[in-house]
Amino acid sequence: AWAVAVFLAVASLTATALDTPAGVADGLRADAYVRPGVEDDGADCAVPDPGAVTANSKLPDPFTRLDGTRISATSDWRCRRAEIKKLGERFVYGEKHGKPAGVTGTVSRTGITVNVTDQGRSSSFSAKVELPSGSGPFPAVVVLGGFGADTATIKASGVAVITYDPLAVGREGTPRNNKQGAFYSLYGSSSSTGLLMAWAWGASRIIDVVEQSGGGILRADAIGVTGCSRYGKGAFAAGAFDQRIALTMPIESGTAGVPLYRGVPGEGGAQPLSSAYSEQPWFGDAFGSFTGNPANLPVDTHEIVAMVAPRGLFIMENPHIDWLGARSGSVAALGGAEVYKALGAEHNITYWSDIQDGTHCAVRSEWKTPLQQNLKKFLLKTGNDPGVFRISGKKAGDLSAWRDWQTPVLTG
Ligand code: MCU
Repeated sequence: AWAVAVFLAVASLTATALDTPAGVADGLRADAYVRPGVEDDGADCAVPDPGAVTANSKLPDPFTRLDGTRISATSDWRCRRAEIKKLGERFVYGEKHGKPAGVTGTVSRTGITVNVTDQGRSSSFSAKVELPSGSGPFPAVVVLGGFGADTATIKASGVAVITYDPLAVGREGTPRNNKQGAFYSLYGSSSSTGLLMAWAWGASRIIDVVEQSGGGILRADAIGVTGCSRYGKGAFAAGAFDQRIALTMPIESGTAGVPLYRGVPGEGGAQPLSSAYSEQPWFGDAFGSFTGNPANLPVDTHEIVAMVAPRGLFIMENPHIDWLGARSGSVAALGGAEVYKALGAEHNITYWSDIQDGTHCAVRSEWKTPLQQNLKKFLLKTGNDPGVFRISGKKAGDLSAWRDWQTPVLTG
C-alpha cells in the first residue's frame, strides 16, 4: 500500500516538478514524508537515555544523535526526531502520553465530543465546529482558544474551523502540584506534564475522534492547528508532537512558544523564562531547573520547529511588542529551517513578522495571503506556493551567531 501511495504521489506531480530536480525533491520527498498519518512515527525508535546535561551556549546540533554520531540519510531523521521528542518531553514540556486505551466521541456539523478513558479513569471535553459552504468532507483547522486566528479567511477558503478550549483539558490558575482538567483527570493532578503538552494532547484526541468518525464531515488527513499568544505556545506544541497535523500555525507565541530559550534572556524586554515558568504551569515541571541557565538544556526550540518538518509550518510573530521575543523566534525558525532544507522541504516553512499593526493577536492583512497559500498547499491540496521568510528588520536574529554546526547533505 505504501509503494502504491508513493507511486500515486509521484504520478500526481506536475510535469514541471518532474522535470526539475529541486521540484522533485520538494514535491516527492516532502510529500512522501509530509504526514506519516500517525501521531508519532518514531515510536519504535530505540532512544538512549539522554544522560547528564552539558552546557552549550550555542544551539544544539539537530543533526547529531545522542550517541554523538551525525545522521547522514533522510531516513535517519525519523529516529533522530524521536530523540528530540524525548528531550522535549523530559526537559521542557513533560510526557505527552499517547492515545489512551479508550477514545470515543462524535463529530457533527456543529460540534465534536471527546470521551477518554485510561486505567479506570475517564474524562470528556468538547469543541465547536463551523463548516464552510459546500458539501464536504472538509479539511479543518483546530483553533486553540478561539482568538487571534483569521477564521473568516479559513472558512472562506473552504476549510472548517474547530474551536477548542484548551482550559477544559489543562486549567490555568492552579499550582503545579494540583493541576486540573481532562488530561490531569487521566494522568493525575500531580503529573509533571505542563499545560502546553496537555493542550497538545487534547488536540490529538480531537483528531482521534475525527479519524474514527469515518470522514463524512471532516477529513482527518487534512488538519491544521493554530492559536495566538498562550494558545500559540499550545498550537506549536500540538503540531510538533502530532505528526498527523498537516499544518501548524503558531501566532505571537512568545516565551514557551517558538522563541529560543537560549535567546530570550539576552533579548531586551522578552518575557523571562522564569516569568513564563511561574505565570502558569505551561512548561513541564522539569523546566524549572533551567530557567536560570538555558545553556544547560540539551534541546532548544529550533529543534521543536524541526520536529514539525517536513510538514507545513507557518510562524506568525509580532516585532512591535518586546515581551513576545520575536528576535529569538526568528532564530528558532531559521535554525529549524535548516532541517527542512536537509529534508528537501525548505519550501514548507514560512516565518512572517513583517507587519504594521502592533496590537497583540490582531487579525492582520499581511498574513492573509500566506495563510491562504498554506491552507491551499497543505490542507486543500490545490496549491504549491513556496514558503517565505519575511523577518521584520525590527527583530531580525542572526542564526550564524547561534550555531557551530553546518547543515549536512543527506542521502536518499
Ligand atoms: C504571549 O503569551 C502570553 C504571555 O506569555 C503572558 O505573559 C501574557 O500574560 O499573556 C500572553 C497571552 O497569552 O495573551 C493572550
